[in-house]
Amino acid sequence: MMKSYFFKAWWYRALLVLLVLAAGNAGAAVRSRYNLPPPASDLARDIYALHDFMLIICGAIFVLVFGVMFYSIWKHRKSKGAVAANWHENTTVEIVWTVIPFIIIILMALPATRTVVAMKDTSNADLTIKATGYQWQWGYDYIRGEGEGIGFLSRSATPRAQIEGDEPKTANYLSEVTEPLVVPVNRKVRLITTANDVIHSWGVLALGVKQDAIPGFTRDAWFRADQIGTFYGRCYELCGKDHAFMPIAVQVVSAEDYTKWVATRRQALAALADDPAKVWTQPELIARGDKVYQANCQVCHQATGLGVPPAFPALAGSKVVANTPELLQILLNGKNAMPSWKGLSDVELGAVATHVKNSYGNKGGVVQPTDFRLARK
Ligand code: HEC
Ligand SMILES: [Cu+2]
Repeated sequence: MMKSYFFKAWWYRALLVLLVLAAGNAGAAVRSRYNLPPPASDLARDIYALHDFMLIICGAIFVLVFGVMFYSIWKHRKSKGAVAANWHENTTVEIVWTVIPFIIIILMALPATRTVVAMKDTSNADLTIKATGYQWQWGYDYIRGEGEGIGFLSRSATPRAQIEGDEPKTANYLSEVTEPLVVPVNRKVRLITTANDVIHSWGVLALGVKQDAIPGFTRDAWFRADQIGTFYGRCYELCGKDHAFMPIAVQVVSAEDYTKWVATRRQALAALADDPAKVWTQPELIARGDKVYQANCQVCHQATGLGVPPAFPALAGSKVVANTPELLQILLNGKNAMPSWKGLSDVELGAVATHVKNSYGNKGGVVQPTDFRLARK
């Protein structure tokens, strides 16, 4: 018979296998794009499993309810002479449709509660880090454990040209940062979140953390990454116009690499902690300022100092750069899209101010760290 030949034919089976493979591939592609990222901590794995579990239950209920509904509509249609029954109140049915959902809810609530309780348990952490949300960057302070005392700002490192579409977008477009949060693998990290201006939210889904950062309050969360690598997140609370431009990158390293990183950070810190009253020479300030500029200013004002007018003004030939009080003022308080740089140290500010005064054909001059110390008041 034609039909059985069709189903048994080798080419039909091969086609079937191909179709299944293609569907699986498409499924995997869609999964990696739209699903949660692959988990890299036990918490994240729990959350992932819960998500799948709930989705399966909801999917089954969906199929069941709509199946019964469409079957009934089709089976008891008017054209077949169906007549509506008119009974009222059926105790058995009512008990069944109360008890079954109740059991389903309990089934869902048990594992969910277990995971939520685990997420809130921030006790016995190896490391405590404070994350502060600013419009629009993150500040990190290592406040307890190995690395205590380290602190830095982390902001988007995606070049303006990529955002504006003048350059092709690279792999970590809008996820790369000037400096990632570095943590050791397999250590419990307690994260304290707060904010400086508006509500932000610190989250890295692969690590199973997401916690609001609220001005005037502290909240905490924790994670223990069990894989070495870089994990990306972002601010998850609409916090103003550059909300989309405050990514988070967590670099998980081995215990030895973490110790090395702490040592280098400490050296940098020691260098920064130079006597604040010290009078710096112009070349010292310019050299230091070059680094500060690359790390903080270049994204907007460009390496050339020409900016991207009209959005980001050129520092070359700028009247504000030439006028020291105005320069102090704009660096400390910001202006419109120009962020405040209060978070930098006096030495860094003096250095970058001197650097811009002496670059891009500007006329020169020196701004001492002490000038900033006085201007801050
Ligand atoms: C997020 C982008 C951004 C970053 C990063 C940034 N700026 Fe700006 N900057 C601006 C914008 C926008 C203005 C224009 C502000 C206005 O006048 O409305 C500006 C203005 C200035 C001006 C005044 C220029 C003029 O002639 O009006 C100076 C000086 C300046 N920035 C220096 C710096 C320095 C130094 C840094 C690094 C510590 C820095 N900026 C980092 C965006 C940025
Ligand atoms: Cu934010």
